[in-house]
Amino acid sequence: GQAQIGVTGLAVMGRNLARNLARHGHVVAVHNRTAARTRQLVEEFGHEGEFVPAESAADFVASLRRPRRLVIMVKAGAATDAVIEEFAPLLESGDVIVDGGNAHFEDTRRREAALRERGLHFVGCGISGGEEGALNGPSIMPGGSAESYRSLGPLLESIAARVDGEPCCTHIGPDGAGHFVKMVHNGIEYADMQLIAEAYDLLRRVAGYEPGRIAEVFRTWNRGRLDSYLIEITAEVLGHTDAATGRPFVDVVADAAEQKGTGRWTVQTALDLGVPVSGIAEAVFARSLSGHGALREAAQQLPGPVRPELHPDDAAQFADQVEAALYASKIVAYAQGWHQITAGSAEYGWDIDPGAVAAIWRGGCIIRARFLDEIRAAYAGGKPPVTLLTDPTFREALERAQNAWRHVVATAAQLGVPAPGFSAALAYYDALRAERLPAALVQGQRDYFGAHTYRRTDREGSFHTLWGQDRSEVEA
Ligand code: NBP
Repeated sequence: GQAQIGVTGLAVMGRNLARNLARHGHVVAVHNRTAARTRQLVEEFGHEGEFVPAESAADFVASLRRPRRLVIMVKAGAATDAVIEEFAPLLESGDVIVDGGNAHFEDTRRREAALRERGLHFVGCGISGGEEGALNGPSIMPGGSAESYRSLGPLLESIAARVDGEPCCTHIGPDGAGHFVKMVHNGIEYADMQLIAEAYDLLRRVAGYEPGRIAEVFRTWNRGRLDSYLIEITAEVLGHTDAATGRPFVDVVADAAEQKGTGRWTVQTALDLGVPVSGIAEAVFARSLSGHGALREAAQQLPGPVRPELHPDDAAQFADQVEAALYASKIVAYAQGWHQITAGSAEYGWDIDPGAVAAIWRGGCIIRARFLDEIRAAYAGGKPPVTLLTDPTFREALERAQNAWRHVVATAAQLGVPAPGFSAALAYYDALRAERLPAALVQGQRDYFGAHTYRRTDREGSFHTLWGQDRSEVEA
């Protein structure tokens, strides 16, 4: 075989990834369960590079140079297992199977272990950037063995997005590390989108701005520290007018946000790891709430506060305060995401470099932003910060933002505008800062009804108070 790499599964993602590889001068074997898609790819895009179409699995495998590198881009779940089972028996020791789909990292761990037994490398590879990214340069998060990366890495790096000449692709760590990090990327994406949506809602309902004006505000923000792909596209969406009605596009879209599940996975995994990712969780819940039509309908009758209009001068100042609240909340959401990455890395022994993750998210992916340079820098020193919040750069930003942040959250509460992302971020910030938490009382309650015991601040050991008797304290 002469193909350097093969792609099986030629729907939007696989087709674009194969074209990206071919455009970079690699000979690409292409295969799809339904052969019509393979033929269509070669007909439409064959001029872009060198494709080797195969209709059968055997021909596909035979067309690959050894050690074979085979990328699976099919629907995540059972289809991925089916495709692995189809190809694994045809492969030989040292060959590399890459799953570029959105697999759950636990599935990736299972598949990696099973294929390792059979002498095959299995690389769970997160790919972010949607169809556009797959074609023009995604952010790529490969897991799997270091050995597999030696063979695969240069190919993947050649098609990844580039920032300052560096490819947005790095070996994340063993087995499921790549898919885990991709999952957290998507969780952070949910949080970021929710925070931006809350900023829009406040500018609209408190400052009284129309969508077109808010688009302008976001364009201004995008020239500053909030510079990011998500702010950029938000301005585009808000500036768009519906052709059919002439109304702002955002006003004709049903206000029920859907989800494919990676945000939910992030939160479920965070719960298992015991990591408080409240910003991501609020974002997932906010989408969920928006879809509960009957519940929202029933609640229409509930009273809210009288909402006074802001004076136009105050509105401009309020917009600046919303920018500060958004930036501070964003720092918190990302700090939580990085906490989850480091916790996952410790739990599974992945040894993930948190700064390298920030570096490869600077381009190609949905959360790409100038901000990620700061996160990378925070981890570049000798001793990594316990939390991103205490990195000097972020600490200073939080200090400067905090009055505005508090004002925005308080205003939202007083005026009855929901801001779960902003509020949860501020609560997390204040809870971490607090010298004493009411957790002491919770532990007392637990000891009262369940004899769950407590530790004391002044002595070692576990204690229990005999609540039902004379309330004397015993050592447990
Ligand atoms: P889809 O997720 O829509 O999957 C369609 C592909 O899966 C087709 O090639 C189809 O073959 C193949 N397939 C299925 Br379905 N069942 C199969 C089976 N049992 N055996 C063999 N092939 C099977 O494609 P996509 O939207 O291109 O996404 C591919 C992967 O990339 C997914 O895991 C997705 O989550 C992930 N991803 C997508 C995006 C995005 O923006 N769309 C972004 C990042 C990651 P057929 O042609 O014969 O039906």
